[in-house]
Amino acid sequence: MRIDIVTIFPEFFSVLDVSLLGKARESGLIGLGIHDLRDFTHDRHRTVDDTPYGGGAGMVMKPEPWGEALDSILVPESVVIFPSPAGEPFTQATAQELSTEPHLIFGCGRYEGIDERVVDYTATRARVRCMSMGDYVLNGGEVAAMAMIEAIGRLIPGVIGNPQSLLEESHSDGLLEYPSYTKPAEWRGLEVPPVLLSGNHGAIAAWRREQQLERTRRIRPDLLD
Ligand code: 6GU
Repeated sequence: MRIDIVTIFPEFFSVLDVSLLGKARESGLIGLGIHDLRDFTHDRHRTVDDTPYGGGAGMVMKPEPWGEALDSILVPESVVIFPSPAGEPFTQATAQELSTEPHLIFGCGRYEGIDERVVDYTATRARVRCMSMGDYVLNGGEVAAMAMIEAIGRLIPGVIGNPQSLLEESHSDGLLEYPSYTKPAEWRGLEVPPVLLSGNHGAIAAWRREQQLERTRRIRPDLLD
């Protein structure tokens, strides 16, 4: 998979060199391009924003630099993702879907957003998804893009050593994950649930399922609706 990112903070994404996704890049499973939006401006001050038509607080990102940046990166096979608190919810299912795409572009907006015509125009050239990380507001799309890239990247075959772990984690089956324990069997007076030491694989599987359901009912009842 190829991932391109357009941002006014390219240095934000230097952390993608480390950890799991850094290895995936080295091994060629993921190709990454980070593009400074200001490189697509033509004025002395490298201006990327302007005041909103109709008035109101804050600044809006100008369409011209975005148009030029996306023209230079986009192909008809691309999926262009605009992180936005006004987008559709990004879920594990979204990550699963996007993990099979050959080319993702993340357009990271700042300020009060990007001129809406950038989204409309881009949608005539490729598939576009405006995606939100949750019901809270971040200063820009960069941190959200990073989270989405990690969620998507780890689902690409070969990026994670043990694919079984992908099947057993929270949200992969619509439930929260069961609690995990390792040695010692007693720690600070707290014991590991005895069933896990029983060697009875049927009983362990049943206990884990019960824990998943109990946790989900207690913490995220909305997932059971
Ligand atoms: Cl994707 N972007 C911004 N700026 N804020 C958010 C978000 C995205 N998701 C939740 N809040």
